[in-house]
Amino acid sequence: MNKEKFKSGFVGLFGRTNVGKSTLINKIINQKVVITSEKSQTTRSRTNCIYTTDNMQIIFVDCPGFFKPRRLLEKRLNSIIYKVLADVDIILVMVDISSGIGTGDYYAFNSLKDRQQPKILLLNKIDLISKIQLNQQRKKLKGFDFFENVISISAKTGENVEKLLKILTGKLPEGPQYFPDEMVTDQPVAQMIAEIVREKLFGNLSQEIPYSINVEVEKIKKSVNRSGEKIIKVDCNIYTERKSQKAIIIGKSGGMLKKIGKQARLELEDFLDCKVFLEMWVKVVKDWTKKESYLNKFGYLNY
Ligand SMILES: Nc1nc2c(ncn2[C@@H]2O[C@H](COP(=O)(O)OP(=O)(O)OP(=O)(O)O)[C@@H](O)[C@H]2O)c(=O)[nH]1
Ligand SMILES: [Mg+2]
Repeated sequence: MNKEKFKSGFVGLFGRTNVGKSTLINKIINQKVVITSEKSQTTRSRTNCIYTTDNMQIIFVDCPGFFKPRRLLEKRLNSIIYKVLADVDIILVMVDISSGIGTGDYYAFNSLKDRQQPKILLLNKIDLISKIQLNQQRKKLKGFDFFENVISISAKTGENVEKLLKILTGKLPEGPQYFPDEMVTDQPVAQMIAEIVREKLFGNLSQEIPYSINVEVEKIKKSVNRSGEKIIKVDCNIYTERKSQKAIIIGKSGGMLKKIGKQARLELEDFLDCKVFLEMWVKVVKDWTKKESYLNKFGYLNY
């Protein structure tokens, strides 16, 4: 390997919520490093996701989607986006081309257009539309000529993802290898566990409940059972804002919580590569999404 020619850089992924930013990162890294869901506002933190080859390292920075903030939590999530925008070398902007380019996308474009870094536009979810529909949507991009490249992709099937990586490589500056070869994310294990549990909550609950949930891992305890098998016991708290939400999460005779717990446990066993005991407690903290003290406690800081 010629160390002198090694290229590296930070690439931020921006766009309206739910367009497929986190899905693309998992596709590129070729394993699940960040959670995804059909609900909006799934990503709530900044996560470095690391793609390394023999001659380059790209650090994809996953962050929350653009949306009009109402609650204090959303204002804090928005502040993450602007912090990441200032920090990265290359800006990727994603739209969901299957649902059509609309107001939310134009809001995102306008928020980024004056930034100095190279900008690439990704038209995602092309697996859901025809070529004719794609071309019709592309006409809506007239006037947004600050993108150096426009690439149609499918984060789900992987179509044109290689092409994106090639273009990114061409734009990366020479730089050091920031993270070791085998490292794919800088998230601590406790955070990854909390995220997996939150993903299962998002996948099973409807309406407003996901937006009122926070998951906190309280304890992780490793042990070995009588037959020498490794076991990890995880205790976590699920915070909601109202008693009625707590009741829905627990479900009739505890059925909902059991279902969510089973889905989370199976994925955690895969992730941690051992048997897992998962204990979850549902707690109510009235209006935590609007309270500075709780937002700080849960790590939703103002950047
Ligand atoms: N059909 C199809 N679905 C996709 C594609 N990319 C993402 N999705 C789906 O779109 C939904 C949203 O994906 P996410 O990756 O969570 O979106 P996000 O942009 O990270 O959303 P936030 O974190 O809320 O900002 C999920 O249900 C994905 O499975 C794609 O290329 N094709
Ligand atoms: Mg996301």
